[in-house]
Amino acid sequence: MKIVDARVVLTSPGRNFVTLRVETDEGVTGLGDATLNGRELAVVGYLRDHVVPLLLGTDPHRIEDTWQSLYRGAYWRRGPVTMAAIAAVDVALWDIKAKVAGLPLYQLLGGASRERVRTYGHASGRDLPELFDSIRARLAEGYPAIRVQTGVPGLERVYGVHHLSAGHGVTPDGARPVVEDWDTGAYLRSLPGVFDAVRQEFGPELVLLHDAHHRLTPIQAARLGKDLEPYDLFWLEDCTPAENQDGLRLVRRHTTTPLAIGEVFNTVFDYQTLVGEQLIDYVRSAVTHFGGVSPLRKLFDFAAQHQIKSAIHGPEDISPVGMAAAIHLDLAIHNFGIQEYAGHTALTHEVFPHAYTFTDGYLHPGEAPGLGIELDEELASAHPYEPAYLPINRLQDGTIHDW
Ligand code: GCO
Ligand code: MG
Repeated sequence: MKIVDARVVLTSPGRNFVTLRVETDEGVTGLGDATLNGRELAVVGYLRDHVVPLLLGTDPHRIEDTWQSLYRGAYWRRGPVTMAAIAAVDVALWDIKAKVAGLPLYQLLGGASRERVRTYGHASGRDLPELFDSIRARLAEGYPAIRVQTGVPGLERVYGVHHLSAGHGVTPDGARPVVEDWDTGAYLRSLPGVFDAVRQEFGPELVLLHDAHHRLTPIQAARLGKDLEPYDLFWLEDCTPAENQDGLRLVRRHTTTPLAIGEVFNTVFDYQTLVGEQLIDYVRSAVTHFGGVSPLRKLFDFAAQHQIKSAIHGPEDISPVGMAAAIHLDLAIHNFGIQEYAGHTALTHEVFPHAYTFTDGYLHPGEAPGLGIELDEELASAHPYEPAYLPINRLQDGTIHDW
């Protein structure tokens, strides 16, 4: 079997997605997600100009060898653009292999370790009444776990709050990033009260999460983790920028609130300190940004040695192709923790018809051979790429801060 064509499809059915389609001489094709929110065209160029020519004529069954060749052969290793491009190839080749085997991908990964995949959804509000309504809406959709984000007194536009944020993705004019505001002191003062109110309204059993989105120093994160302990969070996510791995030792010494990190990581090397010293409880990388199913599987095996669980990143900017790959892995691995599932627009589901299902808050990859996902290229081409940036974040005196 040989790869005879590979092409990149860019579409924006609500937000931008980059998809690689690999074709073989036997007519079997595979899909992979290479979406890098806000920097999509860099991955398109990397794939089209530098990777596709290397794939033509090669055997699609040699997934590990292809992965190692793309990783080692570039000489310039790691980084989000490179690893998103390699991920798309890896996932497309797994799709092909599983289709040829006539099996859903999870069967090739060892078979199902569970019946279904638990998810968490997003709730947010400018104030408590709006937040409570949003939590009720997620509960009505069946979500068994809920990420809670709220407005911060004095701030106009805040990450993760539906009515306040610029929406992380398509900016209104597409030309410049929207600016959001930040004030760490106001946030640290208000958040524990929010969780107190949520616990009083919804009781002790509801599974609650929160994303600090890289905004705190280690000592601030340590304080927040401590302050949130009475509210029994499932996790506090990205409490501090992940480049500073040593900082997590300090956070860990001060709090028993579980910690989740890794959505901006690209390789297992980014996790050496955090997993090796058991400084976190959940690894958050997406199939799409971590080089694909092959390396993410290895990361989960490494994490398992330290009783750390999976929590694959699943925002709207992971395409349904990346989501399908994630769900197959979630079903197969033993140390599954939870899967983020922000969902997609109705049009996105039409552009990417899929076998995976979301029922009562749980995902299942379905039984179609391969990933169980298609790409309607005609519909995709009717919704072309739109230039878009992620927002940026400034303190009240105008200083740029982590977003
Ligand atoms: C999450 C993430 C997202 C990211 C987004 C950036 O936990 O889902 O933090 O909200 O901000 O994926 O493109
Ligand atoms: Mg996050």
